[in-house]
Formats: sequence, structure tokens, C-alpha cells
Amino acid sequence: MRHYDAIVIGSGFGGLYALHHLRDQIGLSVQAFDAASGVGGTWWYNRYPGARVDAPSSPFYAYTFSQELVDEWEWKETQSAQPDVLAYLEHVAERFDLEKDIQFDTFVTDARYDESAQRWTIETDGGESASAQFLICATGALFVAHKPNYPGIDDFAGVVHHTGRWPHEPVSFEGKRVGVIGTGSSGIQAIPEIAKEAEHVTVFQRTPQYALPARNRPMTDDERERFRNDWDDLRESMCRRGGWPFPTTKLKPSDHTPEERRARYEEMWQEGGMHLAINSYRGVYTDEELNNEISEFVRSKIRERVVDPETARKLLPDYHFATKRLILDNGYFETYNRDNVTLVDLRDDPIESFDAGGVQTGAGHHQIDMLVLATGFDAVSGSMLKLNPKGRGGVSLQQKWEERFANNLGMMVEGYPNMFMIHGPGAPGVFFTMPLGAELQTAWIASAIEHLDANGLGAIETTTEAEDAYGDEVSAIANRTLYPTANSWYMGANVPGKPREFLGHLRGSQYFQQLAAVADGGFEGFVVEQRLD
Ligand code: NA7
Repeated sequence: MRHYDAIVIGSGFGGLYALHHLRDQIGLSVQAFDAASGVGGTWWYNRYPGARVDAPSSPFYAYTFSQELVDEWEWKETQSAQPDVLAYLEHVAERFDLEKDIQFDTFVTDARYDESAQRWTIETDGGESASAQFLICATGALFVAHKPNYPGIDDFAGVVHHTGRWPHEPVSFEGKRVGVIGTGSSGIQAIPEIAKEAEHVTVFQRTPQYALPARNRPMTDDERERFRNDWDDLRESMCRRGGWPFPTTKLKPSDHTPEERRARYEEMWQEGGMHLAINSYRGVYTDEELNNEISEFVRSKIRERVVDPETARKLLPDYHFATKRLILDNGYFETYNRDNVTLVDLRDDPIESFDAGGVQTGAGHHQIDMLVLATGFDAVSGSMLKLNPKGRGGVSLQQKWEERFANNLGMMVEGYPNMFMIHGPGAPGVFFTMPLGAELQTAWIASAIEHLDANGLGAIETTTEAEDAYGDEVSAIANRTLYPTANSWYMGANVPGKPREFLGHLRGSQYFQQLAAVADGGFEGFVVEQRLD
């Protein structure tokens, strides 16, 4: 058995940074494991056509910790495509010499805490074991692909691809009748690309979505120069402003007449990206009347863009704008104006079953050669439950989390000393820029480790009281918004049987101040143990 100070599971944005920081900044011996054959995590797996960052990304959906890295990497577009994000992460791995401490093609099948040794032992699918004092779970918020269990789906004889597990070899759609289930970010990015090549595409839609024009474009040299020169200030405002450096509006809807508001929505629409949601007026996520007005504005845009009125009607969302993941669209709605694309509205015409040749809905049979499942993930909690670590007394996380994803600060679980999650349930995760969030969480983990070391301590753990208080705080923040009104993966609503609980801290800046205060205050409220050896 090999022994380390820390084991990191995962080598996406979170795992790569944890490995770098713990190894190179605080001098631990660290071994990382990844089931994939290369670095990248989500960006290694999600290589479906059209995959790109669905936020105003470059250069902010990237690491912030190294000015040299910021200076040397050339972001090509404002919203980076998957191959560019993956190339960036490969560059980071090479530049900081990370791969020598990552074991790829290795799935961690078990992790157990040994109370008497104050250490974690892991086992892998290759039959190996390793132990470490600290277990860092950077297992990914979008790792466990969710597959629908329609009757007969496994009898389908054609090719099946899940967007979250896309093959590395090129996939040809030419001459194929392709069925796509799912119209979240992945479906909405993939459908226009598939439709360009396929003989026919049938989209099976359960929930119509709001999508805003991405307005992706090449970055200019001037822009690159400006952000490099201002990087320290930009990073500081990212920390202060919820992950992005952009100022948000102070305007209230009552500052304008309905006509002026409509003109402002139009301006934000032309601007593209997330502007309509974050910059039109204050209160888009909390003020139902304002939200309804914007929802109707976006619906009117869908009606304008889709030629066939009946298809347009089926595409109109009826939940509150932006309460499911807001999608940036590169020609999605116009795709329905093509002759080779058909929309099936599953609310009117549900899927009954699959057979070797295709899909049976209430209204008829759809013959297909290929099925694309863009059906999302058992998000945030799924990857931890798949790892299913066993803590004190051998209690598994699946037992502990049967009813609620109890933890403190989205990072520590009572009964699982010295185990840290990056982007766990209740952390800001997708509601903040994830690379920066991972850096800040890792800095906190490093402070906890240094605190133990400096005080002759062997283990740190949270309490059930702290977990309850933290879970209540995350839910209370969410309950002050319209988010919980939607059946979203943020609420765990996409996976049958999953506890319905808001999975992210909506006030990222406040959260990271709280983390810093806990570290500065000597981890008060956490339970520590003397080192046993
Ligand atoms: P999402 O956003 O969870 O979207 C999954 C889609 O699949 C969504 O339209 C679901 O409908 C649909 N779905 C899920 N299960 C079924 C079944 N059983 N039948 C029909 N349709 C179904 O996942 P994505 O991969 O698109 O995006 C995940 C994140 O990646 C995204 O938020 C970005 O951050 C990047 P529903 O809306 O649940 O009714």
C-alpha cells in the first residue's frame, strides 16, 4: 500500500488546483486519481458537438491564481468551446507538472476512514490501495450521467450516446435519423449541430426552456491586453461580485415605464449573454412581477424566431425565467425552421416505450437510428454518493445522506474527519465561477491542514449542529428567491427519488468571506483531535 499526506479524487478544475496547491504551496505528498484517461473532468467527458461554456466565460472561467498563466494563455472566443477549455486544462497540467502525480484510468471504488490511524484508505478498480491523512473529493458536480428508464430503452438496437459521456472518436450523423431527449444546456447546444448533418432530428422535449442569444465572438488583442493588465483588480472584483467582475445594475423596475422597460429588455437581448438576467433590473430572481414580464419578453422572442406557430407554441416555457439553468443559445430556436427537424412535446405526447427501431409515443412511432440522451446528471451530490465513502463506524455516505445532503460549508461532513469536498452540495458551485471557487475552497482546506499541523492535531471534523445550521442557511437564502419554484437540477428535481433540496449557496461572495473568517478564527466550531501517533 502506498502512503501519502493527501489523496485527491478527480482532475478537473477542482482536482488539478488542489493537487497543485497542496503539493507545491504547502509541500504535502499528494496523489490524484481519475477514472478518465486525461485531465479535464467535466471537460474531458462532455465533448458533444456544440459543447461550450454557457456563461460569459473568457477569461473568467479559468484559474485566477497565476498572473503568468493569465499572460500566456490566449483565449480565442468570449465563450470558449469545449476543445479550448480542455486544451487550457492540459496546458495547466503540463505547466505545473501535475500529471506525474495523477493516476488516470483509475476509478476509486472505495474510501474508508480508519479512526485509530486518523487516515483514509482508498481502493481502486485496478485492485490497488493507498492511504492518506486527507481525502480531497474533487469528484465533479456534473459527473454521474442521468439516464431515463423508459420501458424497453435498452432494447433499442441503434447507437446510443449520452452527452455527458460522449465518445472520443468522431460521431457521424450523416444519413441518420437521430432522436434527442433533453433540452437543457447540452441538448440546446447539440441539437443545431446535429441538425446540420443528420437526415432527420426528432427532439423529445419535456420542458421548454428560456435561452438567451449567446453572441459568442472572437476576443480581440485589445481585450486580452486589458484584462491581463488589470488582472489583480478583476480578480478582486470577481471575489466581491459573486464570481464575475461585471457591475450589476441598480435600476429598479419602477424607475421606468413599461415601454422603457421593454426597450431595456431589447437592449439586453441585443447585448446577449446573461445580461437580461443580471443587468436589466434588480430583482429578476426575487420579484415575481418583474420576472413574469421578462418571461413574457423572452417568449415573444421565441414566437418571432420560430416560423411555424404550433412549433413555437410548444417551445414556450412556462416556469419563472432563469430559475432553471439559464441557457445561452447559438441558433437553437431557428433550428426548428429546418425541414429535417421535428419537435415532440412530451407533455402532450409522452414516451410510452422503446423498441429495437425507435420510440413509441402516444401519438405514434418514431423510427430512429441513433439516440442522443441529453438528459443531464445526478448533479452535485451524485459523484459523492457514487464514491460512497465510509466514515466513523463504517457509516456510508449513502446512509448518512438518505434524507438530506447534510454537511457544513459544502465541504465537510460530520462522521467523515479529514475529508473535504470541492463544490459539494451547499457550496456556491455553479452559482459562482467554478475555477475561482475551487481555488478559494482549496485555500481553506490548506489552512485547515496547516492549523492541524501547527497545533499537533490529527483530525478535523464538523458537527451535526453545524450541518443543520448550514443546511438551513443555504435553504433560507434560496427560499427568498424564485429558484425553488422550478423543477430544476438545482433542486434535485430531475432525478426520481432524490431529496428535494436546493444544492447551491446563492451568495458566493458572502460564503467565501465566511470561509475566510472561519480559517482566521482558528476553525472555531469544528471538532479537532490530538494527533494519535
Ligand atoms: P439538464 O440541464 O439537467 O437538462 C436535461 C434535460 O433532459 C432537460 O431538458 C430535462 O427535462 C430532460 N430530461 C431529463 N430526464 C428526462 C426524461 N426522463 N424524459 C425526458 N426528458 C428528460 O442537463 P444538461 O446536460 O443539459 O446541462 C447540465 C449542466 O451542464 C447545465 O446546467 C450547464 O451548467 C452545463 P426537464 O427540464 O428536467 O423537464
